Amino acid sequence: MSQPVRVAVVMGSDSDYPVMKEAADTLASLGIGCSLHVLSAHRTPELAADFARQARQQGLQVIIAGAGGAAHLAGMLAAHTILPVIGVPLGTKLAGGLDSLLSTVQMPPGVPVATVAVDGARNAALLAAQMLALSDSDLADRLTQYKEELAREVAAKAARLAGGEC
Ligand code: RP5
Repeated sequence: MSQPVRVAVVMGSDSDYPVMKEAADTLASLGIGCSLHVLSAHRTPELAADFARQARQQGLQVIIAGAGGAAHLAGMLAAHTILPVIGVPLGTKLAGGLDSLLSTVQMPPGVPVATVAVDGARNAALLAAQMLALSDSDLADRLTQYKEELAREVAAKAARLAGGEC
């Protein structure tokens, strides 16, 4: 059964999809309905602004926005909505994506973008899920299980190394 779409995963170009797919896959694995969009702060500014203005009325609860370089997409969407916006700075050839990171994170007071690490699409999805889980106890349970699985993976790695010589 398809889930209601609660999160929009927006990217500045289809070239961003290989990274942003991880956000969509993570949301899907947690049973969260999401939609994919290519919108550009610079190439389609009016479309991007309209999308953000209408997002809340469309039933969206969180927007994840990934862009690279002069990465203004998350910030310009945040300028047009009161929904939480999570920015994913995408890796570039310039200092590993430092340009994207600073363009996304350095928002002026009053217009926040919750910025994750460069190429941190999975964490963007998890942060969105944690926001939704504030009012969704089933989702909160699934996130708790996810954290427990992370801990089990670390324990398994530790067990594999244990007893090895330094
Ligand atoms: C940004 O410019 C996009 O988010 C992408 O990361 C980068 C390059 O876009 P393309 O030239 O591949 O369309 O706006």
